[in-house]
Amino acid sequence: MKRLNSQLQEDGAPMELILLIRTLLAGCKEISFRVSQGALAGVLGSLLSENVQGETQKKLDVISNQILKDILKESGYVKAISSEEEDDVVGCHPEGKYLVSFDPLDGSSNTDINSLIGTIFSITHAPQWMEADDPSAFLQPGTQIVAAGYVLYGPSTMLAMSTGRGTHIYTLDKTHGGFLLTEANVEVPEQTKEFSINSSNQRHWEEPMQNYINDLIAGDEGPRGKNFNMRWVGAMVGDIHRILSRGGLFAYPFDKRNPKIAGKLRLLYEANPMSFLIEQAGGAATTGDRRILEVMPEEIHQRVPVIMGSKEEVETCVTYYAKK
Ligand code: AFP
Repeated sequence: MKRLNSQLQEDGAPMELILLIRTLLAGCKEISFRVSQGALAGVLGSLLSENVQGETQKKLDVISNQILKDILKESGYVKAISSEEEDDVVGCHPEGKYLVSFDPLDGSSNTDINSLIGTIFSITHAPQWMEADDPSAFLQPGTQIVAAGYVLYGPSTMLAMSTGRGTHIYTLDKTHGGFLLTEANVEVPEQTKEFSINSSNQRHWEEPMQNYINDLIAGDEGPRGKNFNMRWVGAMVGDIHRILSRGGLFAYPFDKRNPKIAGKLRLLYEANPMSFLIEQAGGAATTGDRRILEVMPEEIHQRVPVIMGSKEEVETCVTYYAKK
C-alpha cells in the first residue's frame, strides 16, 4: 500500500510542505491516541472557560489545540497559526513559509457520546513582508490554499487531504503509525438522494433554503419527483466524510436569528478546507450566492453560510437562491 509521503511526492508537493504536513499529522496522531482513550484518559467534560465564540470548551479541545500549537511552533516551517480555540493569531517562526489555520477538534460536543470528531486544517503561503503575528496575513481567499484536509477520529482514524491534485483518503495503520493510501482521487457522485442539515433551525432560514428543503422532503410527491434521505452527525468532519464517500448535500445556511452572523461555520478552518477537498473531488461548495473559496475573509474567525457536496444537487439548491 502506498504511504502518504509517496503520494505527496507524486502530487508534486514541495519538500518543506511535505515536512510541515507530516509534523501536523504527528500532532493529529497524538490527538487520535488521546481521543481513543476516552474517559479513561480523564480528559472528557467541560473546562469552565469559554473560547472566543462563547462556546464552552471541552477539555479535549484545549488539549488538541495545545498539541497542534506546540508541534507547529517548534517545527520552523510555520510563520503563524490561527485556531478556533485561539482569540488571536499565534506568531511562530519569523522565517516560516506557511500559515496554518485549524479547528483542533471539530464536533467536540460529540466527545461525550463517543461519536465522530476530527481535526480540520488548511495551509497557505505566508506573506514574507508581514510580521508573524499580523492577522491580515490570514485574510486570503480559499483559492490560495496549498493543502487542506481533515483527520477523522472514528472507528478508524482517517485522513482526507488534497494538495490541489485530487483528494485522497488515507487510513492510519496503528501497528506502525503511518497513514496508508486507501482511496486515491476520490470522486463525489454528481447526483444524490441524501442531504444533511440541522432542520431544527428551519424556521430561522431564509426563504430559498426553506423552499429547497421543503421540496426535498416532499419526495416523489413533490417537484423533485424522488425521495431523499437525511443524515446529521453534528460534526462537519463526519458529514463531509460521508459525502466524500457516497455523495450528498451538506448545508449550514444563514440564520435570521442573528443577521450579523453569516452562519455557524467558520470560513478559515471549516468552510474553506472542506470546500477545497470537495471541489478537488469534483463536488461544489457555495454560500448560496458565490463560491466559498472566493470569499475574501475580513477576520480570522469569520463565519459563512455553507452549502456543499454533490455538484448537481448544489447547483439545484443555488437555483432557489437565484429566484430570490
Ligand atoms: P462543535 O465543534 O462546537 O461541536 O460544533 C460543530 C460544528 O461546528 C460542525 O462541525 C457541525 O456541523 C455543526 O457545528 C453542528 O451544529 P449544530 O449543533 O447546530 O447541529
